[in-house]
Amino acid sequence: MLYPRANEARAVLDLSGLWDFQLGDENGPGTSLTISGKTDRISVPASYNDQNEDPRYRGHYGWAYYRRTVTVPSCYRGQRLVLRFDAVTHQAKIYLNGTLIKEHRGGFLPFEADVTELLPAGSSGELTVAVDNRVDHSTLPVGNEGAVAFFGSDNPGVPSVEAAKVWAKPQNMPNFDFFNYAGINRPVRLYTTPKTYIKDVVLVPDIQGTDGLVRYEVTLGGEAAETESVTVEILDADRKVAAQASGTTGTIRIPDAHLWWPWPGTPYLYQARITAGEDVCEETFGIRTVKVEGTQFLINGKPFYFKGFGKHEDSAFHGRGLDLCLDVKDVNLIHWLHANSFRTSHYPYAEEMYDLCDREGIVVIDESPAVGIGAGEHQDPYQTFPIREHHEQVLREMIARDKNHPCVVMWSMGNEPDTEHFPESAYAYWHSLYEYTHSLDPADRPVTFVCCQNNYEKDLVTRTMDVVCINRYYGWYNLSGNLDAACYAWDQELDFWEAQNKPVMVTEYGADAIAGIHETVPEMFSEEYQQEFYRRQNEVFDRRDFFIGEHVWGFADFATVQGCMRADGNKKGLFTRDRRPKLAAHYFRRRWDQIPNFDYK
Ligand code: GCB
Repeated sequence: MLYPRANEARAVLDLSGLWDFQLGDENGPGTSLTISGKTDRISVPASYNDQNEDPRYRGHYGWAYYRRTVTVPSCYRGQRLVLRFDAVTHQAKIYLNGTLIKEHRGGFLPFEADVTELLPAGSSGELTVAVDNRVDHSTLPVGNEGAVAFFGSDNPGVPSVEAAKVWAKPQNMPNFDFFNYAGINRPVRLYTTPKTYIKDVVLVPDIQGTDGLVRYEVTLGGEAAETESVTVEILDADRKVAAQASGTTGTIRIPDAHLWWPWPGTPYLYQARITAGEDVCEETFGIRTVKVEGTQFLINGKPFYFKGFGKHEDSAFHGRGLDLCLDVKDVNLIHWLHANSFRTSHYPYAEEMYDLCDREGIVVIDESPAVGIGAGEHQDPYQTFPIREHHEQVLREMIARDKNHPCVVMWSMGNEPDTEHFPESAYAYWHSLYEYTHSLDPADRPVTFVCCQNNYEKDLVTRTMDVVCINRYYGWYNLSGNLDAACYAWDQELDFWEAQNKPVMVTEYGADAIAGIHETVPEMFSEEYQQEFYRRQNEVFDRRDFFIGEHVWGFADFATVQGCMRADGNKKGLFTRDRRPKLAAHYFRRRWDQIPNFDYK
């Protein structure tokens, strides 16, 4: 799906701003909807949870309603009109003048509705968005079911689950460690295209000697989709035509091409300018290749070492809402740290972030929202969670959206599923999905998923991924406070992985550090312990040639559900939530300055 950009053929009307808002209940609306009663004002895009002091906003369970009037300028007459929602979390129903026009499941990927007939140029209409924030066994991310959180203990005075069910209100019980921020988290826009329009563009780069090759495919929609002629111009960074072609598919040669390199190399970008009748669009791309060979991860044929983190889209007041200022700040902090990459843990991020990473040369592992697939040793999630179809849908939508970004070098199908208790079942599920993911990507990037700390000898599937990505908390959740033992455990485990002959990276390791807690003898929760935790474990990684990257958990502190394991959220950030560096950030800045992007391993 193309990102909506205004140009000489297309207009974009941004519907961000203050909307009317009302919390609903568990009963979703049907095919028609009218909001009655008092409404509050809410900012779009942003999560609704932290915008109002009424505690129901934070703890909401079920549907919520957004409403505004949309007026379509009459100068849009004769054009096709499309409403685009970049992300509505987690499930959306869209109504125009009270009538359902679109439904979408999945809270982190865009969807559109053609409103040319329903909301013609020169008219106004009432746009209502119904949003469901519930997570359960059928959603991605996954929510727990069947129990009432915080109850069920045998202690005297503490109600049993059965007793609690009588009076406790239903609530979300995320099977994931980030606050379940919901609402219209990313922009809503109305955009125009000519009646015959460019629907999609696929660009697959390759390198041949000093030339760049781009295999392209343009899909048209609308009245004359079958007959309209297509031209493609490749513009260099000075907007000079470097090469051109015509027809809906082909391969274009760019002589003496500039390659896209991760920062501090030059992330050179080209534009493919597509013209089809009256429609025009430009799609950014880079000439770069990605390949796994033996135990190496090659970018442009050179072995790359990942230095970075898992992140979150998370900030004060906005929740998970798009915050461009924060994205720019984060990218500059990534440069400051001499990092080169991050994983979009645990869901696809806003499209603007990938644009920034393309431009700034930051390498991205793009992750689907499949986090939390597991229910303990007594329930096989692969046999009992109705998620397979939805999982395929989010992978299709993620790859359709992000396929042309040079910053994206690998797909992560999900984070920390159960691979230990039902190893055969897990293998059947994930390996077929791995093949499916490969088949979806025209550029056939490496595919992986991120394995949680478990019995890696029992796990049958992690070892079959293109890159082995492991999350490990030696020295924190287990072997707590004991870094000698943590390093021993790492060494044991890395002996196992060495024998698999695959590239291996750590996609999470970390320790909570509460900013301002300092100690002479490093103990847990102090900034010194967090720094020492990394320093010791990095020494172990440095001794292993097949170990191709270190992604810290995490970039910055972030909000989670409240609980006795979390003091005002997760504090494993190198930065606080308001982006102040902890000791470990300074440590990594020094370390990563010494580690080159290429040929380290
Ligand atoms: C993990 C999860 C991540 C958590 C982290 C933690 O394994 O992947 O979402 O936030 O551990 O801090 O517990």
